[in-house]
Amino acid sequence: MSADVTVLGLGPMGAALAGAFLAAGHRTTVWNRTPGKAGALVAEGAAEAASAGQAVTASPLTVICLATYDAARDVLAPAAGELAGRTVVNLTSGSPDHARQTAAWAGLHGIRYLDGVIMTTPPGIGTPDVLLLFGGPQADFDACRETLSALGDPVHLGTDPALPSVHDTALLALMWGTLTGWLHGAALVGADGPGGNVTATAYTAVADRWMTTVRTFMTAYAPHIDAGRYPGGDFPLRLHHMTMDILTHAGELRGVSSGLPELCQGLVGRGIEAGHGDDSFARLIEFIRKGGGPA
Ligand code: FVH
Repeated sequence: MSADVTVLGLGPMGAALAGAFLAAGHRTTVWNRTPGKAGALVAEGAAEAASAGQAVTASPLTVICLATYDAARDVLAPAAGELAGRTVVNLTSGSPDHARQTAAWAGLHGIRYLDGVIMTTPPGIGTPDVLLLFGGPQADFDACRETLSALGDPVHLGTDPALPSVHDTALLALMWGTLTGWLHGAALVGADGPGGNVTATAYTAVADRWMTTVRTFMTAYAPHIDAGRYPGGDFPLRLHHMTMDILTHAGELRGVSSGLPELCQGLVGRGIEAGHGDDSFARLIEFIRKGGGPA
């Protein structure tokens, strides 16, 4: 596929996407509903189209990034004829249902469609380790992977267009859970007391290295979840629970309160009460899944 690309939508993210394509040497055509947002991009070599229909005919690949899926459909529907036989990559935030409905609409109009999510804010666009997650036909992804790599690290999750949206939400849970634990720890080591008054910067240098071990746990526990068997090994739930008591006590001593220790102790306590004290931490997924745990 030629390296030409069209970007529809020049909000902060859309403009960042177009800028990254230009920086990577792609002939880039841009359009925005409200004129006047393309000046800087045109100065960098972008072509500004007078309409969305004109914009999409300029390239085999159109990347759309608008405020909502309704907005995306407002723009794509009138250009369906011009889009037939071309590829649309939708980086607008929305629900898994939005993604499937738009993919179905595209299929009816002979438009190749990939749904995607951007796992960064605009300043991160164009850096190689920034994740962009995609769902849709492998062949369609492969055909535009090179162009999409101008934005960051494009990852194909599978053929279901709903995959990126649900991963986006799940990864946000991982981010907020991790950041909450990081803040809790920074408050603990930063508080007065033996070994205290440590700066967040110094603590984070250590925490960053600890994340390697945390990743090792996640990788070890994933097959437990998929197999439905949770061998406790050398760190079963009852040891987790004992260690959590230390965390709770430290928070009481140093006046640190995030609610995280209590949340963890509650979940682990339910696992132990259900007779799973010798199982791995992964057993707790059964208390998190719909229904809140086995009978
Ligand atoms: N900004 C960020 O950090 C996040 C990071 C994660 C992904 N999001 C999603 O990216 C989509 C675009 O976000 P944005 O930051 O570029 O700006 P928004 O204000 O969300 O979108 C503004 C553009 O949408 C156009 N627009 C809105 N309604 C319509 C419509 N009915 N028809 C045509 N275009 C429409 C708007 O045009 P205008 O108001 O300038 O005429 C802008 O181009 C978004 O889904 C984020 O969740 C970004």
